[in-house]
Amino acid sequence: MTHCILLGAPVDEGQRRPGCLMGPAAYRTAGLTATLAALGHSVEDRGDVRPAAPGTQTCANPAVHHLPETIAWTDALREATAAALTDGLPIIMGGDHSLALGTVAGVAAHAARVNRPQFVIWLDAHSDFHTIESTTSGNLHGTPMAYACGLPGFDPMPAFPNPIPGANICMFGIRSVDPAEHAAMQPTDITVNDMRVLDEQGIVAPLRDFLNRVRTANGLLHVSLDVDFLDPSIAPAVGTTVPGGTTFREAHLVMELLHESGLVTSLDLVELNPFLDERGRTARLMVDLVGSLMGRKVFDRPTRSYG
Ligand code: 6HN
Ligand code: MN
Ligand code: MN
Ligand code: MN
Repeated sequence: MTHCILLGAPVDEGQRRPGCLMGPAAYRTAGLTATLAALGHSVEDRGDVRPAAPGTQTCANPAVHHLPETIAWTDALREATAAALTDGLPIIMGGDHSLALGTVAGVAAHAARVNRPQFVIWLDAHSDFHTIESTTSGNLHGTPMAYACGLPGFDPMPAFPNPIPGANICMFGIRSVDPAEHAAMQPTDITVNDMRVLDEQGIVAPLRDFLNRVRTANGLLHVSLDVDFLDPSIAPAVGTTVPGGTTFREAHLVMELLHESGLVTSLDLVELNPFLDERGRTARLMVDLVGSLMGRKVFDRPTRSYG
């Protein structure tokens, strides 16, 4: 039994398709609390996080928009996530992916406090490895992974608490990487399991390898699940659809293996845009995936050596 702490993060400023701010309400409407409770977990919904009034920060890149708002969200979500981690397993209901600037920083602050290393699984079509200086879209939802790695190019932002070594980051589902992100990832040790890797090897072997590393290091494991990790045919409610995503079963299998590992300590649900959904199907799929992550299964299996 896990104490699940729901944090609403109605962040819409990290991209340009209005609607992600409705994400937390959609997860509540789709029954996230009841799904977790039915699995035997206790659930505490702390409501939506409220950022302070934005400041006046600026940057040299003219494409960037909503920088002060994003910094205000980052500060508020870092504190809310770090605080929740002392009490249970935070589930951050987004909101666009810029919210991970704050949540991953909150996990980093907690990791330093409890003296454990931090690991991240990034489930996304995109690498989100731009800096404030390199982004050409100006959409800051494309930046949280570079921020978490401590890359230069984030001057107006608060310094990331404890930059994460690339070896502690594993990406799955990747199929859209901008040239500047590609160049910036080149010197890192990040494991990028793009869709080609999943096609050739399946998702189990690369996931098992990473989970074994997390277990050996007694790490904290943060999972960041972007709706566009999924194929747009099953998850249309996202502003940045990319064809060729993961299938229904691949996505559930990742969640089931993560559950069996017992290693997950925090979770982001990001990029759901209910305004683009078809009768709630994407919201319901995301809630069902959380169900698999938190232990829903058809039959019990003996625990295997997978991760
Ligand atoms: N996401 N690389 C593109 C950009 O605009 O920087 C797409 C970013 C997508 C962001 O996946 O959360
Ligand atoms: Mn993303
Ligand atoms: Mn994405
Ligand atoms: Mn870009």
